[in-house]
Amino acid sequence: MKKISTALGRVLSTRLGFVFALLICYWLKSLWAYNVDFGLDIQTSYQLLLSIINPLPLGLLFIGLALYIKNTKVFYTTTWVLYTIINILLIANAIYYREFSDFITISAMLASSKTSAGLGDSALNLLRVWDILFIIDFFVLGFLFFTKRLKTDKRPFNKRASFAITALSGMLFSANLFMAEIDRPELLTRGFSNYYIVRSIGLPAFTAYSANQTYQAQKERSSASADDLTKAKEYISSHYAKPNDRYYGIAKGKNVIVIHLESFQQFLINYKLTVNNQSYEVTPFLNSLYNSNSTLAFSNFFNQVKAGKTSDAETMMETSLFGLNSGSYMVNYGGDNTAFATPSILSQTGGYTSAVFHGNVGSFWNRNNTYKQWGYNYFFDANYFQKQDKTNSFQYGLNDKYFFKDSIQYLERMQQPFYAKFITVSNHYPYSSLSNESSEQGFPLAQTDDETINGYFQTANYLDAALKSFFDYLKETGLYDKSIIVLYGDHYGISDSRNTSLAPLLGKDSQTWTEYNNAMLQRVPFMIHIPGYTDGGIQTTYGGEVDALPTLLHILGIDTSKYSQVGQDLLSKDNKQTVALRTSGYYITPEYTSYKGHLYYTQTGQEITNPDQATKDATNTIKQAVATQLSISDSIQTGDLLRFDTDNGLKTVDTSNISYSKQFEQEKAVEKKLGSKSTSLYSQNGNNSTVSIFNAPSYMQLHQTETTTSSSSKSSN
Ligand code: GP9
Ligand code: MN
Repeated sequence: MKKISTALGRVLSTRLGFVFALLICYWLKSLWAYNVDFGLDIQTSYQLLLSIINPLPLGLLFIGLALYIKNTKVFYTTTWVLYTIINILLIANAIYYREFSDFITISAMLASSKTSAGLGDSALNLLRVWDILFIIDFFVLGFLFFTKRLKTDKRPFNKRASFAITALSGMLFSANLFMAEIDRPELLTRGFSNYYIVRSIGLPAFTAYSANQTYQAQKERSSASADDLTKAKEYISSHYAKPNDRYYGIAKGKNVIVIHLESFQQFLINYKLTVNNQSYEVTPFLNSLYNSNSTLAFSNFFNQVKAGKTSDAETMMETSLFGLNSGSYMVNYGGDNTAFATPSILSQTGGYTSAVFHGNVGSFWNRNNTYKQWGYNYFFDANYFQKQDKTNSFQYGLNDKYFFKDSIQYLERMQQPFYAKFITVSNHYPYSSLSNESSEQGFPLAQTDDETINGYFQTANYLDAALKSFFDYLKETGLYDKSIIVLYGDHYGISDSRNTSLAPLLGKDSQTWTEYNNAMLQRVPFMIHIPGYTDGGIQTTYGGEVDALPTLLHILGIDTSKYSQVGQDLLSKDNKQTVALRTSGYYITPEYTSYKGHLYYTQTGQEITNPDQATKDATNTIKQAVATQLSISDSIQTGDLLRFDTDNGLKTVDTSNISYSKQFEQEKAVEKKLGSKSTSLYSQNGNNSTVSIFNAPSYMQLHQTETTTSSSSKSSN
């Protein structure tokens, strides 16, 4: 037999050489999958570097384990087995990703029946010709061994050297983790998105991370019982705020459109930015809504998010339960826990169809799984909108004007009444989403020493213009009169650490800026705009995101007395006006504000350093109330207690009926099946699309029209 006599052949014919050869094959295949199959959204060269190195440490650790084995046959068999396992992990993920735009989590594996139901395409259809690259090495190496061109190495690998390989891979992995933390601090504690983790530390590490997540959640879930829910229910019924007759049912049966205003703080409302002695109204359209009699607008509404940011806001707004004290509820529990969220409640009590629109990848914050548990019929993510590049998007997704424009084709096919949530994104840190859109330049940047603050007003103004376009569309098509529109800011856009630079823009002095001022900036908008209603106005009740859902449901005439919600209707006369912030001991009431270790009078901002007995008693009562509210919510969330909540009049969501692929086809199929009974806007419009009605002029265009109209009106005068 001829043997490969080259140096390569000799190296491959040693045990260590063989292990390294497999490692290199695995590495190349991983990089191939990263580029061809996965959407890792690599933005910087540092992230590119991380993605290039990350298959190596754990690949070596895993395949290298075989080196401990002395017996030649057992060594080679084990090496092949280990190699096959990590390859299966890689290939399965590559195929799965093509359908779900996400990686395989352990909880998805455990619920594989549910998952396969959602697999619109059979796995076979998902295969590509070039997938042969994933297995070609097996054939080549197998052939070389079989024909004895490569020979097996009978010398056992030295135990110490094996250990050195394990230690080396461990060290490399630590270095990898460390580098990943630099790229995105709190990567593993906050979760964000699965692709962040794969991009930084690789697929096997992601799988281990996901296993740990599932294990932790299962542990708490299995120790919880129906008795725990009984306890929670006692609190909930004692805390229940009954609806106010004046508002109950005023919007019954209307479509509900929810608009998530990304990173939008209340101070922007009615704010005028002064640059070079000229004053610019930042959000004229939102201001008109806020000041309208057709809007129930809340001026003392606070965000209550923690590390889960957007996902915390969504959780509170849609379930009236808090996010977690650490990490994101949607990431850790959202895909598994039983929930009675807005889409499911509205579907069961009012026959609503539901959809979420968001121009980022669907797996961010584990939305793709959580939304199913919440009962969303449709989730239109980045896959459903125009292709993103530097000119129309930034790292968190498609810019809002394109986003709304591209949503219309799906919105008009939804059966009415519908519940549709639009998650905007352009007004997201670092507030430079428009930097590559020259036609959107024009609204001035603020002039502080902090670039983040400077851009904030421009992106907020852009969001405002996008909203106006969307409302114009709603009015033109008549959807407006059949709908109510709920708008909320999810959390701060400017963090506390930057607020001293913001202070002068708010007419405050950076030198005398306090934690009280920081606390007050946690206000975000909450408005319910009800076309045709004239009894609205600005409500000063103190509340937070957790209170939004009972408020909305009561307006829609839905009885919430049996629901496990910890918030209180903001329009109820029973409302206690106690806002729990998610960090223990922080709260805001009309009298007291406790924030970052300081206590203040809310109305004056004066600090209370030496509280008298009456103040102590009053604040202790508040402390107790917020601690109870949070701990009851936590017990429900981490114990998955709503699975025991069987007599609230609602059925749990059957997620096997929900698939987020081929949704346009799904909508059309429903329309077709209903025939003349279809209530979609498209059907009502005589099967004509309304897409062309939507028009979102750029800042430049708007500005030009302004100058031409003002000059033409001048000339006609
Ligand atoms: C991403 C977007 C941002 O899809 O919702 O989330 P955030 O960073 O604000 O939590
Ligand atoms: Mn957000």
